[in-house]
Amino acid sequence: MTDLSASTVFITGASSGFGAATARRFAADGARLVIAARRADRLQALKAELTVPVHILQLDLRDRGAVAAAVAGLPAEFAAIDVLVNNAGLAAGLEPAHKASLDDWDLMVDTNIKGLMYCTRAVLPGMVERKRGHIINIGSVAGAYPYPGGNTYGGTKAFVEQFSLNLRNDILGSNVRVTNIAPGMCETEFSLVRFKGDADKAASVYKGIKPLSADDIAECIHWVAALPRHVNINILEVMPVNQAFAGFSVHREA
Ligand code: NDP
Ligand code: 8X3
Repeated sequence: MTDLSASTVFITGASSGFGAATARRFAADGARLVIAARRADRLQALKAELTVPVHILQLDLRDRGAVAAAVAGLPAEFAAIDVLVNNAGLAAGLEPAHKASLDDWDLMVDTNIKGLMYCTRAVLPGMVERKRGHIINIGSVAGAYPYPGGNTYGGTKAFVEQFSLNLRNDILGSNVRVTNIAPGMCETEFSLVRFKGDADKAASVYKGIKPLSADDIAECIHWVAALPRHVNINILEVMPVNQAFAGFSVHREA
């Protein structure tokens, strides 16, 4: 396995959910961390909890210039990024396409697609130059399997999967690894964000099942990074045991 104790790990969306859990998981190895999100108070609290070197980036990933400047301005001891976890993202709304909000659709595209592109484009040249690195993108089962109301969210996560696979071709020969991790239902702030703060509606998503936890996904992220450097997991799809697939649906005229 790869020793990650001397690694620098850049995690987007570290103020909550998978991102915060992933920061804790890599910190357990002694890795130095760059943690990014908009809520700086959350990042400060996470940094205070950890005993490894941590650099905070208060950043809205939708801002292309800010992403480029933040990566270019990293202090020297955090600049050589070994692992980029492109985790920040969200679903907004669950309405059918003909009723959904275009603002919600823009928000998901700007965050899940464009933000992920900006971070990747900022960090990847250094990895290719050093001939070392790993980009771990957080997709979703929604990128592979459609469900009612998944419309644009699912589309953004399909982008994440295809972008990840295409990156592998572009950087073949650089030793840089690329992985798409596609989780199913996991209890974080994800549904609270999707339902715009409606805590009852968010809780109902996970009622009666044991969903994945953020720690489960952090363990997967850590595992793909800790595999020997010649091993590239392309796609890792993970669900709770009580989640599976619906068949085709058919509308019949009465
Ligand atoms: P959370 O809502 O708990 O965390 C989302 C994180 O993304 C937060 O840290 C948030 O930080 C950050 N973020 C959102 N927008 C921006 C932005 N514009 N700029 C910077 N950071 C941003 O959800 P999860 O941990 O569950 O989600 C993490 C990823 O996992 C997402 O990409 C999500 O789509 C994906 N996913 C989640 C699943 C689930 O069931 N929970 C399943 C499959 C995939 P802040 O608000 O402070 O900026
Ligand atoms: C989050 C999982 O099934 O709610 O990506 O879309 S799901």
